[in-house]
Amino acid sequence: MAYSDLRDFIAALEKHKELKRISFEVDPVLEITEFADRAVKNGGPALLFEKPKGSKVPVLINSFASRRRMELALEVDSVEKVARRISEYLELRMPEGLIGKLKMLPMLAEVGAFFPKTVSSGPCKEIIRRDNFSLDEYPILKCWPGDAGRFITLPMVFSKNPDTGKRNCGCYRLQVFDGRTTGMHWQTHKQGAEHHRRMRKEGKSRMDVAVAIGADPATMYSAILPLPPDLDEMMIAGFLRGKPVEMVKCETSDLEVPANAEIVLEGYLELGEQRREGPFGDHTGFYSLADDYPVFHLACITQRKHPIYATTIVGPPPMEDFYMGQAIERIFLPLMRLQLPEIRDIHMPAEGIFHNLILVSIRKSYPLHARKVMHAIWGLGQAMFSKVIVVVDEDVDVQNVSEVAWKALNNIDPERDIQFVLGPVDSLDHSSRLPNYGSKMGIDATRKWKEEGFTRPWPDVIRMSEDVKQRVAELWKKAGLPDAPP
Ligand SMILES: Cc1cc2nc3c(=O)[nH]c(=O)nc-3n(C[C@H](O)[C@H](O)[C@H](O)COP(=O)(O)O)c2cc1C
Ligand SMILES: [Mn+2]
Repeated sequence: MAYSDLRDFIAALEKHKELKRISFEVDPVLEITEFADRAVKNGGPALLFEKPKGSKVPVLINSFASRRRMELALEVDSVEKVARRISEYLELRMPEGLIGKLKMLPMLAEVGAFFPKTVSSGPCKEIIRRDNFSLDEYPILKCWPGDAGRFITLPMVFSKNPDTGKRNCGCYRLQVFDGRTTGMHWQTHKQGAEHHRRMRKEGKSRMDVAVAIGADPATMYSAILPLPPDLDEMMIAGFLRGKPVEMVKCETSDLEVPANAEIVLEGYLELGEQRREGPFGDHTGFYSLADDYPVFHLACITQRKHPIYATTIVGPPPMEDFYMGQAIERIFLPLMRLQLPEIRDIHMPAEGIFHNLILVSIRKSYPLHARKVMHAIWGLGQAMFSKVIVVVDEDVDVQNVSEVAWKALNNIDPERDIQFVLGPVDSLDHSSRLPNYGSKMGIDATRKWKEEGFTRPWPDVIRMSEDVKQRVAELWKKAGLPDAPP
């Protein structure tokens, strides 16, 4: 049963003992961060601050901040289930024969059933504030001591591609400049920034944007998914929750927002206007540098009578976004394998902040196969940001970072097996020589073949023989030694 909204999800978290209410006053300036940081790093629950200092609106944080909570958010007992559902759809795309095609019909009908639905009103319109409103009334966090101000950190930012009319929804932070203006931190590679560029080129003077805060978890989660341009996040959200997302038209523009949202900020950008944004304590664990970004002017706020403000913090890993990203790693594997079937598994360890380190295992079939896979990943959507890619053979478990380090470091002749390339890098990379311009490293840690010019013998990994292992398992017990898994 799909969650109807954020509160429905909160109730589920509470039922599963995954939520703690905090009924005394806590300051959204730094204090909530310290609570959330400690909680996520100690396996603590989601937190609902009922009395944030200076606001009547409660704050929800860490609602996705564990494997279990991601499963609850997506209503599965393991996120691999989502991956399997996607695989089933992909397999059914090209059925063989009449029976296959007939079998596909109900699936197709089901796909249609995921498309967002426009409705005439919804809870996000309980209060419409055209004149008398200010962001100061909301418990927006100042996350870290060196931050330039308060930041809305978990928004769903809606815009339209002016050429195709297609909607995009991305999660881009908004720095509060004053009660009615914020920054719009969509990085240059993201879809919102692309819409903005196109509108400027067409000589438009204004761009409508709508920002929804707090909704059912699948809808919120869809805003961070690295989807291809023009693929509607709301459709994917419908697929994830198994029920269409209901969308309602904005008061001041033609954009639509989820009807179940807690708070909606409607407004526009003056094209050409930019303002210094940041610094901001970012998910790299460092402060991202201040830079110029567009300015979002609020025209109207619509909201529930008693809204809940959903937010997150990022910072030294692992944080809530690690768990959101980990689910992406699992969910997108079947899609990646559609183009690169040789990939067995991928893993992005927390310390690599997603794009800094990707471990990939492949079934190697031809000389320099590992190089082909690296280049393909650098050409694949937001995986283009991958700073270091380590490719290993399929017998290496990439989920086990210590096994990868051990085998990869043994297997490489660095001069031969490491490749540097230039390419676009994540806007948050503070080490690149220019913003968005830098290099990447591919490490081919697979066994080298004679067809690759390697003529020496390649040794086997050391393993004890099975019969000895079994015999010693018995003798181990006999000796009264403490349990030790083989
Ligand atoms: C908590 C959180 C905050 C994020 N903040 C930003 C941001 O400020 N700017 C940005 O460009 N991407 C940010 N992202 C990443 C984007 O949401 C992500 O790249 C998404 O796929 C972009 O969607 P798009 O492809 O539709 O542009 C953030 C992700 C998370 C999980
Ligand atoms: Mn998108």
